[in-house]
Amino acid sequence: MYIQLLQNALLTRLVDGNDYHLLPDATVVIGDDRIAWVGPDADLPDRYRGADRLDCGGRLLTPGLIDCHTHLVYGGNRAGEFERRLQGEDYGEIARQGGGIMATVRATRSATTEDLVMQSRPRLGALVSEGVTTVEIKSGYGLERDTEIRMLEAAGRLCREAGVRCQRTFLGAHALPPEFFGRADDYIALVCDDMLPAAAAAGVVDAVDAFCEHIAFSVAQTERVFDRAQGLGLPVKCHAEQLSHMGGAVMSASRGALSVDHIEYLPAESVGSLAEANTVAVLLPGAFYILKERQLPPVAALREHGVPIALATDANPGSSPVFSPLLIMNMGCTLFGLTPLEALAGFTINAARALGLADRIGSIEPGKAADLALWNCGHPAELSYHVGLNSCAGVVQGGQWRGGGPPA
Ligand code: DI6
Ligand code: FE
Repeated sequence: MYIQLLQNALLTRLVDGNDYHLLPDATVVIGDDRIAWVGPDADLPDRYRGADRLDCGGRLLTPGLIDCHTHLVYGGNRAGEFERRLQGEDYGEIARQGGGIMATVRATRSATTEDLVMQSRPRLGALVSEGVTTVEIKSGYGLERDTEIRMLEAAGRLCREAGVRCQRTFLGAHALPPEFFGRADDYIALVCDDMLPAAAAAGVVDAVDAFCEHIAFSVAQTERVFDRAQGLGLPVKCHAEQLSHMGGAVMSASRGALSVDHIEYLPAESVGSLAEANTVAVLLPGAFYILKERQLPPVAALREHGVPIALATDANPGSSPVFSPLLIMNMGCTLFGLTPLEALAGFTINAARALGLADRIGSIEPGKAADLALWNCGHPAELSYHVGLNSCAGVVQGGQWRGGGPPA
């Protein structure tokens, strides 16, 4: 086994599954691609003493960041719609006129897989440069079988070439394609009977998502997608209560969903059902900011019920063209009232929970993958505090330094 030591680090260690405590002068022992031991430098067991060592210089060492909700593979962009919204047009109205998600569907369908990889590469690069070691990527801009599968293949290729862990989510029920206008139930049947089983058989699906919203699909239609997903043994998650209160979040929790995402319009009284089901609340302040929403997610109730809160970029060409986890951490604090430590948990342990991977990634514990991020910071609050300053000094991904070599 190849052993390396990261020494003299300021560690963020998880206590009781949720709170962090700071451990200065800490060592992380990495054996091959896993964490083998963690503790104060002074307590390092003798058997590790001769190993290769890297001095972290007292800087902050966190788990590698996990972006648990992105749509970063797509063709084209929607800067023109951004201009229209600035003139007062509404996101939902633009969608109803055939723009919005459908504009990106047209650009994605006409792109080759190679094009999709090429166009999406700088977007993934932006996440990676800010310490991301795991990213979730959704389909949902194909809305027909082959393009949905090609999007997920492109996601896999991108992540392999960047050396990043990837979770791929099938989002065939993202919007109603124009060829099914007025026949949403028929489209859902196609999703369930053809698109999803084909994507699953192609081996490109780790989970299944749906957009439950008045501009997308009803609770009953979302349930049909979940039935099929769960029949295939795939975990489910839901874009729920983003623009209105539809009831998708409670339905999803009652079916054991990994996460419900957005949830600005989730009533505080409904939060208990998330807690009972262990469903993670994924908050997406990028979309809230870009769409100039006013309705805040029920953060106090989430805390009160102990619902794990994750944060993610929602990186997409419409509602959240945001490719900075650090900016999202800042927005989580300034817009949603999270603490900087909650924001960090939102991009680490709770993001891992939202992906069903908390036994493998998301915290610095023996047995977990050696995915770590080193920061030019003396306290974790600095991650959320700066805007536009990338303090990431480097990452360890699966035991290997990624990028420009070991940090000085
Ligand atoms: N909610 C979102 O915020 C994204 N998808 C979704 O269901 C927006 C996708 C887009 O506008 O392209
Ligand atoms: Fe989304």
